[in-house]
Amino acid sequence: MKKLLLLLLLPMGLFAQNNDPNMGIIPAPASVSRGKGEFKFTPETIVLVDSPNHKAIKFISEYLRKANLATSVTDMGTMDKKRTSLKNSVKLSLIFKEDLPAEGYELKITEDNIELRGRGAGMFYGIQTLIQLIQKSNSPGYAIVPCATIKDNPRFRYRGMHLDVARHFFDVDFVKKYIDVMAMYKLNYFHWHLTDDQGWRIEIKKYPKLTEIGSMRAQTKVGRAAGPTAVPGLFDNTPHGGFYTQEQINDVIMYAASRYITVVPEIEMPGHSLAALAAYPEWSCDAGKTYKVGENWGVYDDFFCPTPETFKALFDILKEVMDMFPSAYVHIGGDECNKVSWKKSEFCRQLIAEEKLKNDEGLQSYFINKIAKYVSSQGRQIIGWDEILEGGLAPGSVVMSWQGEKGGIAAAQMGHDVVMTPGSGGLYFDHVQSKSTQEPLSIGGHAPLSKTYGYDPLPSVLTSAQQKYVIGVQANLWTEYIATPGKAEYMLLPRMLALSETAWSLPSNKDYKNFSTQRIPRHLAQLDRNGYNYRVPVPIGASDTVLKGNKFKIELAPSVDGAKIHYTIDGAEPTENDLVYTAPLEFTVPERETIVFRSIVVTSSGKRSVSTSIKMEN
Ligand code: TNX
Repeated sequence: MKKLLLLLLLPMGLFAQNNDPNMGIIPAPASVSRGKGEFKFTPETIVLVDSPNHKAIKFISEYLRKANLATSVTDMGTMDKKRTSLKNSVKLSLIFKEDLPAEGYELKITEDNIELRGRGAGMFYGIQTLIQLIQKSNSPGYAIVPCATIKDNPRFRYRGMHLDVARHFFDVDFVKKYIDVMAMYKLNYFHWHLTDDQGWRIEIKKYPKLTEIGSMRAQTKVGRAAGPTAVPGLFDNTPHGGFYTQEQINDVIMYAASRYITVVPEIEMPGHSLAALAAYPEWSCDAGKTYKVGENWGVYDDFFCPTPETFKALFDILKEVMDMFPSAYVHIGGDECNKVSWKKSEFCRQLIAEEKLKNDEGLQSYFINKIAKYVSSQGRQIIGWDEILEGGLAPGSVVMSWQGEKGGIAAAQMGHDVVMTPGSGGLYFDHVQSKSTQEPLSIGGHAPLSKTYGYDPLPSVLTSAQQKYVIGVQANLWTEYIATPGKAEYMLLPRMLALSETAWSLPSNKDYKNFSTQRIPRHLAQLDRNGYNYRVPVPIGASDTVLKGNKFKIELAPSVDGAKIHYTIDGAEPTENDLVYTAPLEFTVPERETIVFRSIVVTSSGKRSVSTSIKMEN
């Protein structure tokens, strides 16, 4: 009987943590010192808190309650300190003093108790670390946490993840699920791309047609829009739409705030605004024209015209947006405005002359400056894509560098804050994760996990004084080819975990081998249990290769804890009915013969990786 109980209490994930210097934690903490033994949660464990109403404390209380652990929470202010021992307790103290760095925490786990001290959001981040360390058992009330002292704080203060809900609409439940996974990995800015050519997704009371008309398109381009595999005329013939009411927006903002995430709204201008013109053609340079909400991808030639009427409308819209969103930053887009409709417009020619602007780039700068001025008059700051540099940057604006790092570098040199999000840095999560033909259709580009992981947001051409303007890093999920929540999660995970480590951890604490082979498998299994879809990496140790020789040894490990590797040796596409890898394999290849070893990973929930082949040629 006793033996059986011991088995039941055997924690999950213990082995993975044993020789991992980061103890399985993502993002890697600033410092981890492993102790001996472990703290044991029992039904008698109590939680002692000094700030019962603090958001982070509420979060952990709720987590522990759901996990059936330490359900009693005691306010330290109300207890007699001398009489209550700290044994078998989880003590959570908020630090208001500056003895911890911004957003920092210190977590001490001993056999007797757990003590967490956190400064501001640091308390929440310490809680996320603690949650990652708790090894649940099958018996309610019991769990263990390995002893350790962890001191941690982020490298960057802006750790962002973007979601495009304009190209495809995602409902509030999905947005919350997205925010949940961001919070688990200590990201703190959710960039919500709410408007674009193909849809306007935010209710604006003063201009109801924006959502009545602008939130619905008649059909959607399917297949690639351009390139060798494009099928230009292929549309799905199915209306697509959706928008958030102001009440729903508010709900999302509050939900994110309780997880220390700021929601940054993006209202695109002057380009990427066709959906708004479909509703209000009078904001275009050719008001006689009729416009329909975009059905194709790419860049459209019609967008906001810099007339007083358009500015008035945009100020009204931004006012409503700022009333909804408490964020200090308001994203106003600014990208990919090709100026075509401005070039044809008599009004624009005159405006350029009157305002003594150099050219159409000058007009773009005039446009952004006017908006920036309005936004800053309301006590906020604009963020824009790097094209806001065209023709001169408005004071106080923050640049999001997406076309490589050059925009970000230029802005930092001018003393503007910068968020790095270059497509070339593996931060475009709409790009494919491998070159396999089995990857789902995507916009193109190649951003494997290792590339996202390897990105460093601080360009070495900047002096250390200029580097201070790089406030952080972000990855973007554009959804032209992402129509379902499952695919969005597939493209997001596990790359978002690499982003998290790039944003949070010191470069000296980053180690791709440790990340991808020791920590990722554990986290993917956990994400699976939490109901997330993700891309299953190919078996650890396998990649598409051609090897020459006659004797080979193949040693693999599953990329997700608890998953199986299936393989074939005749080059056939493996399925879950094929051979199961259990131990290293040795092959002797006859002269002038080739063995094609092909393998996949299949998780216990049935998710599978793309296949990868090792060609052994003699
Ligand atoms: C460029 S990134 C865009 C988006 C597209 C994306 C596709 C940026 C500022 N503009 O409108 O969705 O490429 O990768």
